[in-house]
Amino acid sequence: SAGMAPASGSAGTGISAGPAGGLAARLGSRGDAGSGGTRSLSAVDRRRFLAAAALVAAGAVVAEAGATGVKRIRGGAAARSRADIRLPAAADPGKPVPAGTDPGFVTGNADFYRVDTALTVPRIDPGSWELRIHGMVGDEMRLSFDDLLRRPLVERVMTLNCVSNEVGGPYIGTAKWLGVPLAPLLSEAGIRPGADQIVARSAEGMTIGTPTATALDGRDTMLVVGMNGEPLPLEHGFPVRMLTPGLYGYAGACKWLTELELTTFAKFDAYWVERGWSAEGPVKTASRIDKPKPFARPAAGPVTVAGVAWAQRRGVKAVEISVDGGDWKPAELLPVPSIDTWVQWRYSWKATSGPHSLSVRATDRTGAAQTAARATPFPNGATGLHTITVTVA
Ligand SMILES: Nc1nc2c(c(=O)[nH]1)N[C@H]1C(S)=C(S)[C@@H](COP(=O)(O)O)O[C@H]1N2
Ligand SMILES: [Mo]
Repeated sequence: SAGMAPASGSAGTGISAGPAGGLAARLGSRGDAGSGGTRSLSAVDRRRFLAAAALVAAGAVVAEAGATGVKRIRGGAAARSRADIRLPAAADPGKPVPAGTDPGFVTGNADFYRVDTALTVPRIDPGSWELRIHGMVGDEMRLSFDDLLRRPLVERVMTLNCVSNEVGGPYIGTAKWLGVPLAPLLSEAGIRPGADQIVARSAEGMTIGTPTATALDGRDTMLVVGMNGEPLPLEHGFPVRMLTPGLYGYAGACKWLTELELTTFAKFDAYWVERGWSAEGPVKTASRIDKPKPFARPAAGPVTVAGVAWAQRRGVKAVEISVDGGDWKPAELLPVPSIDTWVQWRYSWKATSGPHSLSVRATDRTGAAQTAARATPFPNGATGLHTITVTVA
């Protein structure tokens, strides 16, 4: 009943229709289609613009009707696009990517995987964007994009991955995220006792349920506005998305965010939970071989085997390699900025001619080794070891 396989590489037809539904993955065009520029409006663009303008107007009416003291001045005609955004510097820039990592430690925005159900990428005017924090709170809050940017920003290098990733799969990336820590916002709103779930809602109707505890336990859960030194790309949730280190994206990383509702897991099932996926989505320890490529034909002699391993929140303590099912041999780990990123590893293999299999396994810093038992991504993340076959010349 899994129905999980993301439609990798095929633009537009990502939603598999198994009984449990599938996470749609679209790895199509990477260009930032939304940063304005000088091209003239197509008919579609014009329609979208008019619809957006109507939404802004409607929003203004609602705001006025709902105003009981605080007067909100809206952007009005001053619609803004991604190209107009100048992000402030982080008050807390965090740890940089350490020297000694290999290129590719940080995934470029254009290469960052994309998984969502959006048939068209939402285009949100940050000038009229608003985040509502409500539900089981003492005081409902409404924040404009400028309100967010006026708060102290933090920058953190963190890895994000998708629960639908197969063993060895591509739905993982690491970026430098600029955002507003969520915990202080929640404490200003005042969380009522028992509110164990934060339901994030997005402009296009996604719901993502995150354990409230993961916003309050000291990890860098944040409302993200910047990715690798730029405003969030449209595809990755512009103007604001959530990010919860240690949780798969479906459980902690709502894009195109518009609402946070404090509620309970008993009362509400988020989108993927309704379709059978686990309510809570902690990342499982995993590892991947990136070099050599499967079915490569390296020459006999020393061959560098390399890849990544991850166990966000716990950190990776060790990575080991087994050749042809033999003893596990330690790989070298390159430095990391924190336990919330993947680690790059490498292993120098004395390759002898003939066909060989290479397997990798990671052990997290609690001492727990990655399980070899195969599990499908559904309902809470794949397990099993990544194994590739190569033929040494
Ligand atoms: N609004 C919205 N947010 C979403 C999703 C979505 O479909 N819609 N998909 C989630 C999933 S399953 C993942 S893995 C991450 C992927 O984020 P990315 O596309 O920026 O890599 O976004 C999460 N946030
Ligand atoms: Mo995902």
